Amino acid sequence: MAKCILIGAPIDAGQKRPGCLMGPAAYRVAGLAREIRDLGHGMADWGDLALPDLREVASANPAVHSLPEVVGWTEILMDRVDDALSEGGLPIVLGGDHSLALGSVAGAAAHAERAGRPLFLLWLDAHSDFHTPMTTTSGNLHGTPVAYIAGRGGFDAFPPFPAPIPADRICLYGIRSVDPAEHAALLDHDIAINDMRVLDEHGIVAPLRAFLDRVRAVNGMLHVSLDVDFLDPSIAPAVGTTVPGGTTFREAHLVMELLHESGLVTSLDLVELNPFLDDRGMTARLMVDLVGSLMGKKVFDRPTRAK
Ligand code: 4U7
Ligand code: MN
Ligand code: MN
Ligand code: MN
Repeated sequence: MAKCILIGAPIDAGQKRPGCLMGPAAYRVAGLAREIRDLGHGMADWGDLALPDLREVASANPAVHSLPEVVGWTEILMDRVDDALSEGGLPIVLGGDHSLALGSVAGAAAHAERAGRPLFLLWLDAHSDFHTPMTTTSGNLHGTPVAYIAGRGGFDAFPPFPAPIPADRICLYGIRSVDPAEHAALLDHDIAINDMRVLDEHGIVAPLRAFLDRVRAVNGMLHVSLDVDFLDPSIAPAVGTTVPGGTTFREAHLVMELLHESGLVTSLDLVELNPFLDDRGMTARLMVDLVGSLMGKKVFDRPTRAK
C-alpha cells in the first residue's frame, strides 16, 4: 500500500486564464482523499503551498510573463516533492497549471539522483510542452516543462535542473498539438512520441506497456504528469486549452489501470484543472476517479487463484 501525500499547488501564473488556482480545492471537494483512503492506502494532506517571496528575474523573450512567480513555485515545489519522496511517500501534486511540473519533476529528479535510481517521465497531455522560455510565442510557461526536464537551454532564470532526464526515458502520450518550434526541437531528441495517430493505429495498451517494460528493466522511478487536456473535451471541459480528439473515458481509465498493475509510479501531477470552466464538477470528479484507478480501483476485482 502506498503512502500518498497531497501537495496543493494553487498556481495559475503559467498561463493567462484565471481559475486554475482553484484546482486543489476542487479536488478536495470532489473527494480525492477519501477515494485514496477507501482503497486502503495511507493518506496525508500537506495543504496548499504558498508562493515564497519573489526574486527579480529577467526574461530575454518579452512574450514571457509571470517569470518570477513561476520560478518561485518551481523552487518550493522542488523542495516539497523531494521531501515527500524522502519520507517514503507518493507525492500527488494538485494543480494548478502545468508549469508546476517544472518544480515537481525537478524534486523527483533530485531524489532519484540521491537514491541512485533512473527517473522516467510519462507525459499524458494533448501538448508536447517542449518550448523553452526563448521559443514560446504565447509566453505561457505551462508550455515549457518537458524542455526543462530534458535539459534544454534557455532556463537561466530557473534553478539548474538537478539531473536532466535523458530523452529516451521520456514518453509523450496522447499529444495532438505541437507548435513548429517544438516540432523542430523534438526531431533532435529521442523522445517517445505517442501522438494520437500512433494510439489510434496501435491502440493505447502496446505503446504504454513497451515504455513501462523499459522502466521496470532498470528499476526506475516513474513520474506521471496528467494534464486534463489529455482527455477528450467532451468528458473533461474544465481546461483552458481544449483540443478535440482526446482520450475517451475508458481509454484513460485503462491507462490508469495499467499504471496501477505496473506498480511503478512513484510521483504524480494532476494539472490544468480550471474549476471555473467545469460543468457541475464533472471534470474534477473524473480526475478523482482516474486517480482511483491508478491506485487500484477495479471494475471487477478477481481474486488471484493459486496455480
Ligand atoms: B499545457 C501552446 F501555443 N503550445 O505554447 C503554447 F498551443 O500545459 C500550448 O499542455 C501550451 O496545457 C499548452 O502556448 C500547455 C499553444
Ligand atoms: Mn525540504
Ligand atoms: Mn501540459
Ligand atoms: Mn496540455
